[in-house]
Amino acid sequence: MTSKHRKLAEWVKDMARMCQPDHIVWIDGSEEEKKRLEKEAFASGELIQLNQNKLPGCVYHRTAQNDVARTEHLTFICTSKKSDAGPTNNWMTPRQGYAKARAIFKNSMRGRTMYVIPFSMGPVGSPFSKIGVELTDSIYVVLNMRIMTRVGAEVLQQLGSNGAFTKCLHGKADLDINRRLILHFPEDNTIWSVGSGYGGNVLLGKKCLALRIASTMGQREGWMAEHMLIMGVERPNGQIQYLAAAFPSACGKTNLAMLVPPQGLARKGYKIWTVGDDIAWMRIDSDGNLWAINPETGFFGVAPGTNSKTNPNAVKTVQKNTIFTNVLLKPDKTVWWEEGDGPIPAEGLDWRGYPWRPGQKDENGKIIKGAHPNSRFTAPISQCPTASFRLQHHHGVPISAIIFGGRRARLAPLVYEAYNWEHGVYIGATMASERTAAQMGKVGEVRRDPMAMLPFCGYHMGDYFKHWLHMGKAMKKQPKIFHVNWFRQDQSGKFLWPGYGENLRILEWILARCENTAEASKTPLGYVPTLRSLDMTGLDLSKQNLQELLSIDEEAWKQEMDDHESFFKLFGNRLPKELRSQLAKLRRRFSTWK
Ligand code: OXD
Ligand code: MN
Repeated sequence: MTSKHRKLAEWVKDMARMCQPDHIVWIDGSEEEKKRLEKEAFASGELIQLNQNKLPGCVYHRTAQNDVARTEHLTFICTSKKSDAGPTNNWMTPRQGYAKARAIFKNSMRGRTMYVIPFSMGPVGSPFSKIGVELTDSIYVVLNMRIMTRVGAEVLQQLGSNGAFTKCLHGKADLDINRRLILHFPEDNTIWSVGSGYGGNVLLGKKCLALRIASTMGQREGWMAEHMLIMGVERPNGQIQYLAAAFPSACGKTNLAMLVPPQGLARKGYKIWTVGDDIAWMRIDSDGNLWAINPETGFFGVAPGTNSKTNPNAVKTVQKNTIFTNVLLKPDKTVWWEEGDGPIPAEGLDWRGYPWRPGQKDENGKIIKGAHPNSRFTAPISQCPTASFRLQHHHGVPISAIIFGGRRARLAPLVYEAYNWEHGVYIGATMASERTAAQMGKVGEVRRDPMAMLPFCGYHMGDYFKHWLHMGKAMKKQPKIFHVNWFRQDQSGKFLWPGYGENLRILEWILARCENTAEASKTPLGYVPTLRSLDMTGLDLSKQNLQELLSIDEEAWKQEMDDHESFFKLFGNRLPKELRSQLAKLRRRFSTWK
């Protein structure tokens, strides 16, 4: 396969001159190609073939031990002006960025093959979609990209002889954390990632293109690239309403996107349609409303905690054609992870490749995990039992509601609705989550994460808020905006809300509010459900607990508002005045409450 695109061919040649691969192979997306690459990776040890009777089409991979998560401190936005990257991003000039990375890339592919992956984020040819080409020396990356995006010949054909594409260069180099850089050059539509083999750093269509670079394109071209799941809720009359939801990493986007309706609501006959679990590209379509596509075609989900209770549809999705990374490998060549299904295996090889037995401790007396806490599965959406029938639709789905959320043990009510779009943008901009034991740092510490985009917004976040306000003004009918908190705890630290499938009760209220058919009380935060407006049939939850879940602690909110004010200082005069005025209004509503 070759390309008639002169600029693409020249760029591939230039990058090859720098990296010096022994071979260059163009990826065509065929089944034959997949078999050939897998065979090569089995032979080299890059991949292990799993038990083909029990897990057909599945393979196993381990990353280097110091390469198991996104490395935000090594992730940079490279713009001519520092202020264009803003206060929430690491910054370098493009000149510095290219020079530093070039020194690492130089000759790094000697003895290796450089794969050229043409890929489309979004259906090929859709006006919502963007094309990228990733060069990589990793077969693991090629096989993941084949699941996560649309790759190969049809993309090249769409690109034609002169189409625009994002230039994505990835090289493993020596996988040394001191020689690792994830660089974004929005002014050149370019991404360079070197020294890592971890998905979030190297599947360049995902966080790097579909969020960091796409957010800058969206600002320029008048659309939105967001860290959001997209799902449809169908009622027995066949009507489907779609919603998009932004939660910080590790707050359950994947679980919510493929939720199973709870027993108590079974009589209502709801059906869930999964459109995406991580990224939404949203545009105002010709009807003046907001429409969304999921630019990806796969899930790159966290394995630990995924089981038949928390996410039965994910469990079904990963039974075939799945890449498992850093989970426990069992002697029968199947896989296991903590809080997964099935009995705890008596033995296996842990994510580092060492012999493992349950309860084994390290030299500090800490239990050794079989799977890394951030171990992953890469699986095609098409295998998900709730996969939406609109995944290939060029205009995606119309969005009725946008939901923000985070982990707040004491503060935020279970759900509340913004008064209007501008107030909703304020709620998104002040979104936060408290650290859990699974993350580095102090447990309970509040991390502000506006729209769940803190690590993913490719430009100045003050301008990003402005863009949100501007988009709202440009819509004929704005989706309503909500905030949810599944993680509220009682005084003893016990979760008050059961979560998972039961969350549909809250989505039901949200969607009814979009049709003006559910009751709510006015509070300083926004509209909160009345007790009787939520359908709790079949759920054993006391009235007192529900009251507590919906309650607002005025003193805690006073402190929270002070915290919003100091957070806003970070953005200086690029904070839109509308957000400052929303804070003043919130303070006023509290001062006249009750
Ligand atoms: C992810 C993340 O991997 O948000 O999706 O970190
Ligand atoms: Mn994510």
